[in-house]
Amino acid sequence: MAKRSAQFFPKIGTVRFEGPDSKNPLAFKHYNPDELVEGKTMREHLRFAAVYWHTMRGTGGDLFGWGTAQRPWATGECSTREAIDRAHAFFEFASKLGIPYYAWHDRDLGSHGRSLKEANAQFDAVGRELGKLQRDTGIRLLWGTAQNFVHPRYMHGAATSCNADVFCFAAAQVKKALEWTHELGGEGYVFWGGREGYSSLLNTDLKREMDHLGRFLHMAVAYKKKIGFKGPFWIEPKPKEPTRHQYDSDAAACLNFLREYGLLEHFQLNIEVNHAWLAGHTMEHELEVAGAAGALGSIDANMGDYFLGWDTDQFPTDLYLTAKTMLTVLKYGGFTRGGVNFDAKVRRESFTVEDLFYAHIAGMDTFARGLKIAARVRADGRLDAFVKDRYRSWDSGVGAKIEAGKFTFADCERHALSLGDVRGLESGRQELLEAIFNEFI
Ligand code: XUL
Ligand code: CO
Repeated sequence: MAKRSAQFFPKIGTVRFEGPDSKNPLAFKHYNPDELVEGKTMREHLRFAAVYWHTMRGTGGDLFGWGTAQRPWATGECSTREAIDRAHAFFEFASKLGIPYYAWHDRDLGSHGRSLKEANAQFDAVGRELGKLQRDTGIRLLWGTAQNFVHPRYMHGAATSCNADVFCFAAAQVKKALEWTHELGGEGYVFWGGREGYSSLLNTDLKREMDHLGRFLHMAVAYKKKIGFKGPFWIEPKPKEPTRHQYDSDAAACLNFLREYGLLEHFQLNIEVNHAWLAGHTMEHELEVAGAAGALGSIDANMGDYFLGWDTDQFPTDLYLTAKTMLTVLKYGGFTRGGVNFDAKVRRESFTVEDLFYAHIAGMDTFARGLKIAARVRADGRLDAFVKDRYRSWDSGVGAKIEAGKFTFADCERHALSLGDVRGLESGRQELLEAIFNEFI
C-alpha cells in the first residue's frame, strides 16, 4: 500500500537550502543539512522531528471557535482509510522538508474506536503502513507516546486516577504504544502526564497518586525489558494545563520523583520550551538542571507568548532562545538519541497547508542559526573562560580541600579567623557578558 504518488501538497516541491540572501519563502536560508558545525553536519546536530498531533490532527480550533485549518487529508470519517491517507500526507510533508524524524501519540495515528480492541486493530493497520512509509522515505521515528488524557475516561488522571480500572486502560495503551515504538525502531519513548496531577487537593490523595505513578513507570520499565526495547524513556515536565498542578512540574521535580521511586537509571527528560516558561523557568535553566544530572534526553521545540500564561505552542522564531538552547545542548555533548522535535502549531489564522511549510522552515532556520551562534560563542571562548576563572578559588588551596571533602566546619572557621575578612571579590560582569553574547547574534 505504501507506494502512492505525492498528492496532498501538489503545489509544493522539495524545500532546499538557498542561503541567507534567498527571498524564496519555500527555501531554507540557514538550515543547510550537510554544512559542518564543530565537525558534525547540521542534520546530525539538530535531528529535527515533525509531530503528528499538531501537524496532522490540529484543526485550529480553540475554546472560543471552531477549527479553521484546511487539511485535504481530513475527511472526518475516523476510518482506517482516512488514517492511512493521513500517514501518506505526513510522510509527503516531512520528505519535502527533509525532516529526518517524526513523533506520534497512539491516538494521533487512528481513532479511539468504540473499544480498546477496535482502537488496537486500527493502530496495527496504521503501524504497518508507517513501517512501509519509513522504509520508502528513510524517515525515522524519534519517539512514540500514549495519549492518556483526551478520552473522558482519563478525567481524573490516567496512572494517577482514583479508579484502578482507568490505570489498567492507561497501562494497556502504553503497552501497545511501546510495542509499536519498538517495532518502528523508535529512538526513545516519552511519558507526558497530561492529567497526572490534580485540580483540587480537597478530593486528592497526593501520596497515593504519586505511588501509583511510580508503580506504573516500574511496570513500563519491566515491559520495555521484556520486549527488548533499548531506547531511553523520557519524561516531559510541565507544571500545569490541563491540570492545576501536574506532578512532573519541572525538571527538578521529575528528577526528585525518579530518584525517590528508584527510577532514575531508566529515565531522562524531554524538555519543552513552553513548559519551562509555564514553570517560571527559562529553557536553558531546565536544560541545565537536566544536563547536570546526566538526564538531558531530547527537546520539544516551540515557544510561548511573552504576555500569555498558557501553552501556545508557537513555532520557535526567537534567536536568543535557540542560541541559548543549542549552547546548553552542545555543552552537554549534543543529542545522542534525542532531537529537536517541533511540538508546535500554526496559528488559527494561518490555516493553509503552505503555512505548515512556512512554520517548519522558520523553526528549522531559527534553530540552524541558533546552532551556528552557539558554536561561534564556544569557539570565541570568552564566556567559558570567564566562568572558569570565576571559580578559580576552588582549583587549589582551601577550595580544593573543601571539594575533596577534606575540610570540616572547624577547618573553615580556623581559616576564616585567620583571614580577618574576605578580600578581592570580583564583579560578576553580567552586562558585559550579555553584550559579548550579543556580538554573535
Ligand atoms: C503537551 C505536550 C504533549 C507531549 C506529548 O503540552 O507537550 O504533546 O509532548 O504527549
Ligand atoms: Co511536548
